[in-house]
Amino acid sequence: ACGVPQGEQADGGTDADARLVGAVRAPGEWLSHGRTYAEQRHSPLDAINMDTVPDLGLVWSFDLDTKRGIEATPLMVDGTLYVTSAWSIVHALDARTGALKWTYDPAVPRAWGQKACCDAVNRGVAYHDGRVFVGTLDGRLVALDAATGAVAWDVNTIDRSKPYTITGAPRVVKGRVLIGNGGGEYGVRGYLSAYDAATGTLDWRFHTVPGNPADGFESDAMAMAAETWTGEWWRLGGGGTVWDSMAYDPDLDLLYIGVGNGSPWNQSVRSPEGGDNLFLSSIVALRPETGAYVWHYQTTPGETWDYTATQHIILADMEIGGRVRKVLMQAPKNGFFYVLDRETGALISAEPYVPVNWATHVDTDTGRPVEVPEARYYAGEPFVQVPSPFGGHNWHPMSYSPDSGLVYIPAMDIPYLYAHDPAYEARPGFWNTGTNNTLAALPDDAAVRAAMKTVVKGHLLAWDPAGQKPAWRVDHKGPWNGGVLSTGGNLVFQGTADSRFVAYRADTGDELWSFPTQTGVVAAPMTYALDGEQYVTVAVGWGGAFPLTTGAFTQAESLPNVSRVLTFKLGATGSLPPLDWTPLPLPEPPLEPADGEQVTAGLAAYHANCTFCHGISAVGGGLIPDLRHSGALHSAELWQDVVIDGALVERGMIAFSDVLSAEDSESIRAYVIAEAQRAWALQ
Ligand code: PQQ
Repeated sequence: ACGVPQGEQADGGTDADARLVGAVRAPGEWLSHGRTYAEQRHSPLDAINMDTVPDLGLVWSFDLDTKRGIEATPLMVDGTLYVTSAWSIVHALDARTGALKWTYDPAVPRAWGQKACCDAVNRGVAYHDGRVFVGTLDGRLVALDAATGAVAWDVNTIDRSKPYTITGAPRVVKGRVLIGNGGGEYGVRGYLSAYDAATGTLDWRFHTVPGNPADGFESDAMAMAAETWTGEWWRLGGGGTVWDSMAYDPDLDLLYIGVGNGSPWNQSVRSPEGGDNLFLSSIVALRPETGAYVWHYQTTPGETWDYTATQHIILADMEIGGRVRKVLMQAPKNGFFYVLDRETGALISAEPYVPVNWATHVDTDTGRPVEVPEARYYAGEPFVQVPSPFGGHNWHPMSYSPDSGLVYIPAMDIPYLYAHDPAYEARPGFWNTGTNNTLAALPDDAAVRAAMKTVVKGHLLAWDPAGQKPAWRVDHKGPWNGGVLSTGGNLVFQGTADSRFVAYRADTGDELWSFPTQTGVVAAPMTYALDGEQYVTVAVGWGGAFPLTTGAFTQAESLPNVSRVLTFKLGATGSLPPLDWTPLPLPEPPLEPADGEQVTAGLAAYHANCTFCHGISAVGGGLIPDLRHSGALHSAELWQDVVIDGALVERGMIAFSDVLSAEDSESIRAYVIAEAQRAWALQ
């Protein structure tokens, strides 16, 4: 009864288009990001199953040459595995042996990394007609010859004067390469672009939020959306970036996109008189040939908490209330699990899949959440809210098994203190949310800090979408665990933040097998078959938004980023080289007594500018240098050379001369010294 949409070749489509539609019937390959257009991330392959999985072992591994988060789902096409590492670098590997066929490095300037809210990550490539396509962190879309890696075309998708990035995997539908962008934390306007796969010519562009009405609207959809905005939102960008999810139904010929948060987050500075602010935090259905709007469903009207609806979208046909419905499912950041009718966008049901305190429920008549008044922090006091800007679930892909009827969600419980910033001034290009991030700094007291760790949690949640209730859960040591794969072997595979790759029974959650990965896993596994043998592959390497901003403070097991591709099959017995790593001891910090006022000023300046890469309260992200170790703490001149004048710009540390004064830089130094002294005293 429960199945995948069985689309046949779309009218007028080419063989290459038909191959992607037919991925449903080609379980030996993994042809697009979520395996098929329905993005279920479920493979019918069953040679590796609940009985044979204890015999699963490492057949090969391939070391990736970057040290930032690895988020890609590899594709497997015609015996070749295509995987991206950080900085949008593409590798083509022999799927049987892991031997390198070619590498393509788009040479992203490392300073562009400052425009990336959440690490220099990339979630993978798309394949179509002998080419692979990658979006680069600096906003380009590049077509490569799948056999050689030679560049076929390379186009710019952004206004290069604005802080746009690309981290998401492109999709190809009807000969068009679809790509969105990131930048919602910095002040941009979101859109999705469609490029001709053969030539790289821009075919259409769908904006997700309206621009300045005085310039005229690009479409009726934008005129409609503009009715839901107030003030001069376009000056600040508005947000609505399409930075991750898409899915396609070939039968209905509808493309679904997930739209991001408001920019700035704080609605009172973005759209002061309120309004729903379409199409923020919405799922929008479009015609893939024209980009014409068909319907939308908004998960979080008047978004003000970074509650993106960019999370993974899954399509399935399932029985609900006695009849088979064509549904679309999403577990967006806001904590509710949505089941929509994907023909019309009508809400079928929505229930909380993690603790939620910003709304009591979703009203199924209106389709709207019923908010608690305290949640609009800008109108009152700071509010401790769940979920946080990390979401009840972030980009880590979930999976849906038509066999068990369950969705497997990498879920998280992380609270966050939302607070209005009365001193807000727009500063596009820098962290620009309109919220007071200083209040989210860790408390001074070591015991309270330790206690805070225990409330930050994560788990693998098996969710019954038809019944909107949990089936089972596995609690992990911390949040930010990997994406999920389910298989016809009654298995669910997931990597974890505490450096394990695990297989669970899909119907019960019993752990059946695990492998030590030597690094946190955030990406989703995939599977394929060659010469009658099934393989499972996962790209490992700790990173992404959570490690960068909360860093070592909450990491479940303190291991470094080791970026690798790991491939497993039955009977293999390979092992990884021993991990040669010990945490660097903290050097003695400068002993100068801290000036209280300067430290307080530095705390604020640090949390407005530095947290997003170097970690809250300077705890160090584990990916980017821990400032408490910095030799420059001993020298005001050296510190300013780096912070103000950009001495380390080649390594990605930009010059902050536009937003910080020499005095600010000195207070930040005083604050980091105070944090280093605190850590030194505790060790
Ligand atoms: N990216 C990650 C990650 O890769 O770990 C996590 C997030 C992003 C978020 O939580 C975001 O809110 C987010 N927002 C945008 C945006 O608003 O444009 C972009 C991205 C991104 O491109 O990675 C993330």
